[in-house]
Formats: sequence, structure tokens, C-alpha cells
Amino acid sequence: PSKGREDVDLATRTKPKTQRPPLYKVLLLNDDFTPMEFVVHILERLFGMTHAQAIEIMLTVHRKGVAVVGVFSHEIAETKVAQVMELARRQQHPLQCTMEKE
Ligand code: TYC
Repeated sequence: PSKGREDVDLATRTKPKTQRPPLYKVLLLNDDFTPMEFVVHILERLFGMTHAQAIEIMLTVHRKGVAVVGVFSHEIAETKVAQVMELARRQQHPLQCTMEKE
């Protein structure tokens, strides 16, 4: 006998959905003026990368125009973007950093 609706997909219909907060990608954008070593410094200090990782990601941005430098909660992503923009502004570099919902 075929299963009644009460039995079919009981789990699917009743299983509580685990709520996960949305995650945000932090993106670094290329430009022609920001020194490579400044970008490497930012990636080490604000994103916890090793020197080798930082060089690799910086070169990816340099060649491709943009790269994801981390994925965070909304609040942490906003803070990271603000920190990058503030350090760049202080040194008068045109470096741009943005965030995007994953
Ligand atoms: N393109 C820059 C240069 O040649 C280096 C650079 C890399 C700038 C990554 C920004 O997000 C960036 N000096």
C-alpha cells in the first residue's frame, strides 16, 4: 500500500530549519596606484594571512581586478571594509574594498 500524506516526508514537512546568518564576501579591488606592499600589509594585518598568502591574493587582485579576501558575518565584514578604507585613506591610496552577500 502507498504511504499516506501523514507518513510521506514527515521529516521534510516538520523538521525545524536551522537558521544560519547570511555571510558576506569582502572583496578587494585593483587600481593602478596603490603600492603592492601596502596591499600585502593590509592582507596580513587585517585578514590574518601569512606573507606568502598575502602576496598570492594581492597578485590575484592585480591580475584579475578583484578577489575575495574573506567571508564573514555582516558586522565583521562591515568592520573589515571600514578598516581597509580608513588605512588606505590615511595613506592617500585609492584602494577600494567592498562587501557582497554570498
Ligand atoms: N595594481 C597595483 C599596482 O600595480 C597593485 C594593487 C594590487 C592595487 C591589489 C590594489 O587591491 C589591489 N601597484
